[in-house]
Amino acid sequence: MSNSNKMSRRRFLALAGSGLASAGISEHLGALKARASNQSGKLDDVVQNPNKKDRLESKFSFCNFCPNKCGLIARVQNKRVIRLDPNPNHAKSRGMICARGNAGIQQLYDPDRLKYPLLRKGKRGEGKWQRLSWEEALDLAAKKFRDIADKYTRCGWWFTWGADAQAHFVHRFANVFGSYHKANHESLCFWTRNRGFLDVFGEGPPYPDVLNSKYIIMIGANRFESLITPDSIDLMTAIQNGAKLLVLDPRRTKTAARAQEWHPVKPGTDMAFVLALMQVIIKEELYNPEIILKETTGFNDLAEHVRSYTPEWAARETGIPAREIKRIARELAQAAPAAMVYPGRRSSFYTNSTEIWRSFAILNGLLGNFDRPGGLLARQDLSLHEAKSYLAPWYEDNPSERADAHKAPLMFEDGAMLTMRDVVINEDPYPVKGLFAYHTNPMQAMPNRDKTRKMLENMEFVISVDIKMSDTAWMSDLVLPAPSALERRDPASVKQAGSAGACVYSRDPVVPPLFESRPVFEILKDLAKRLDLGKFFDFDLKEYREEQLKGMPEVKKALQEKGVYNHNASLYGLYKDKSLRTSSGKIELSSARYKEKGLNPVPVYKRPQEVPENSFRLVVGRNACYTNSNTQNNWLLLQFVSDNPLWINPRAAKRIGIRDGDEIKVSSSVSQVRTVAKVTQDIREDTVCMWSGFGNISDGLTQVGHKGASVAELLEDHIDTLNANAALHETFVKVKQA
Ligand SMILES: Nc1nc2c(c(=O)[nH]1)N[C@H]1C(S)=C(S)[C@@H](COP(=O)(O)OP(=O)(O)OC[C@H]3O[C@@H](n4cnc5c(=O)[nH]c(N)nc54)[C@H](O)[C@@H]3O)O[C@H]1N2
Ligand SMILES: Nc1nc2c(c(=O)[nH]1)N[C@H]1C(S)=C(S)[C@@H](COP(=O)(O)OP(=O)(O)OC[C@H]3O[C@@H](n4cnc5c(=O)[nH]c(N)nc54)[C@H](O)[C@@H]3O)O[C@H]1N2
Ligand code: SF4
Ligand SMILES: [Mo]
Repeated sequence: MSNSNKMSRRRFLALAGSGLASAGISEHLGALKARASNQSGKLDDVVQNPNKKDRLESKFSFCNFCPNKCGLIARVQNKRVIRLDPNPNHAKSRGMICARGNAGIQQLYDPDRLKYPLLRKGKRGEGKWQRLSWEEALDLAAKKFRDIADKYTRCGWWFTWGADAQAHFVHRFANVFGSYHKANHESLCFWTRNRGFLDVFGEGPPYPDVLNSKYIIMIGANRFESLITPDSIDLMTAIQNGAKLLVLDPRRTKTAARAQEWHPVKPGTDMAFVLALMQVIIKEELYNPEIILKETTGFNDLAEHVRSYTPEWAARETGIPAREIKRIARELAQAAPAAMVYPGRRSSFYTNSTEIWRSFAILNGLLGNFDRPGGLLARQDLSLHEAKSYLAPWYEDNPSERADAHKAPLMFEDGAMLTMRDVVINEDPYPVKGLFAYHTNPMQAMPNRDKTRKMLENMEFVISVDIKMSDTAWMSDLVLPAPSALERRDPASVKQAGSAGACVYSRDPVVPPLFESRPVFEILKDLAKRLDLGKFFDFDLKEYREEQLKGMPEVKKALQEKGVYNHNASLYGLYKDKSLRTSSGKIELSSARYKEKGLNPVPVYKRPQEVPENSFRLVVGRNACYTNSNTQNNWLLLQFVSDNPLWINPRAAKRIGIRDGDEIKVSSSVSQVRTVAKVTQDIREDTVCMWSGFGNISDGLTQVGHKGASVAELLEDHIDTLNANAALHETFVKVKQA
């Protein structure tokens, strides 16, 4: 980084705090100085300059740096984005964009961006590339699609993606091309949570009405750092309004620090705590019998099941004193139904996480909070028309089912990343030899990086569509440059979130695409043409969106005038006098369906494996200033988080002779990495933690370079036994001086 690119940490903090960080970015870009922010949310408020070429235009968009997709207003001058402001019309994100969103212009103007198609020349991962024209790249890709399909059937291809508004076109392409393999980031993230809540409420996960809640128990979630809008915003307001926040986390996160209570629970024992809360609530009859009778099924089964899960027993498991558990149960029941166990997001924790999260869902059911203010909200009735609907062709020679079907009894139908990786490595039950990866970086997102490397090495052709040379792109055969979100048109999307309810959003290019970048929709369309599947992509995005919004003039108008359509319909009572979508039509406190499948109808506690002597449990978590491996090459954000030290408790550090800042070696059963120690009281003595996204192998990321260590390298690959979601907290490590 040149000196002129550097901004002091204090200065960026001050700017970020005042919402003016992007003014600093515009200086860096050499663009004209940003003007005072237009916070009105009206686009006709365009600031005019007497000099016409300096006209400052404002354009709606939405952020793409994490799954939240917050509303943005881009300020554009001479076809350059000079700053990004929040779109205050957006009910979900309101007047907020976080540090990452603020620093987002840097992704658009990152000199490290991929600029044209690249074909691997040397060995995989060697970094030798040949520039191709788009014609050459697409011809080659189409040939490989055909060759691999001819040799191994169409299911010899696997399509994967991250959270993005065009990802469903990859899904569409996979369907019409004829592959069953669509395992994606969701199986590294929230599958176990979705499964658990779905099987209790018939839809999953319900949306937490944080704003109106009086009592929130947050287990294994970190809303003031791992931001989810509007929950992160509303949690602050709810606390100011007198709500109680209670956090269970082996780390004292920023959320734990702001909570009225923080319990540094023993990792993996949360279900014991929740079962004991249920035991007290049922034993002391603190539930609402009318709600239980009318809206739930399986109460007696549950009551019988939790009888032996006493607070005294749970105290031994969790380390949380029995009297505290009793008090919390009473306070929680007292606040119900405006009380909740927060439904989280990332739930890729343990091999029994589905059951852990199902126990959270059942406790919510017992609190009678579903579909009521301050509780868990149901899905609102807002859908777009299915545009350009299609019937995927049937391919006679395809295998009878997905290669990773039956790896777990409650999988979702796209398949899971970790089970698919094993399929590729072992070529069992059949070979999968092609990978199409869009907006995702499995080399950093999947645990046990060596195995991901093996998987890629065992593939005949890997295509990566990314904006930068991620580690996965670095290991690919063909790398295709994508435009940033600010340069592309997207279909309309519906998103429902927390207390904000549902909204519709979409984007048009804010500035023309740079270099030779091409949106994945266009790439797939061109490939489809070459593969005689053109009729399935025979439209453009304007037409597609037009069809999605047919007969919805109020949505179109709001998108145009406000950059978002907020669905101002009732949030509560959506299921009043209606059956839920569970098999019983009620909230299932005990599941007959699980019983039929030979599974436990009620969640049974499984004690986590004890931490072996001289070892630590490795957990992962997030920082407010970066997203996984997405924002890591952003030099502005790197000033806040420049590497990923290992969090370790002072007593543990002392025992093994390690001081703060020491160079250390961390080893697991699959690998070892070097990093530095961050000795801190903010973590339990038996647990260590590292952030993800560092320790890259790609030479194409000059800002982050090879800084820090890859936690993906260190993590063992365990899966949830019910639905094959990755289980990222089942790795034990040893730590010593380097
Ligand atoms: N160690 C560890 N592993 C984890 C987690 C963890 O906390 N720790 N978290 C898990 C979770 S919850 C998740 S959701 C997954 C996420 O894993 P991924 O879905 O792989 O997400 P990211 O790491 O954000 O990688 C996003 C990729 O998309 C690229 N990209 C960004 N913008 C664009 C764009 O506009 N177009 C295109 N084509 N590409 C773009 C980025 O350069 C990056 O390579 O990781 C999981 N794995
Ligand atoms: N700033 C920022 N915001 C983000 C993202 C990002 O990368 N950066 N990513 C987005 C995505 S994809 C997701 S999925 C969400 C994830 O956001 P969250 O769902 O909040 O998940 P994490 O922050 O990954 O992990 C939650 C916490 O679980 C704790 N933990 C570990 N083991 C245990 C345990 O056994 N019991 C308990 N009680 N706690 C435990 C960890 O210490 C960590 O603090 O955030 C989203 N928002
Ligand atoms: S939370 Fe931050 S990074 Fe995520 S979409 Fe919103 S502004 Fe962007
Ligand atoms: Mo996630």
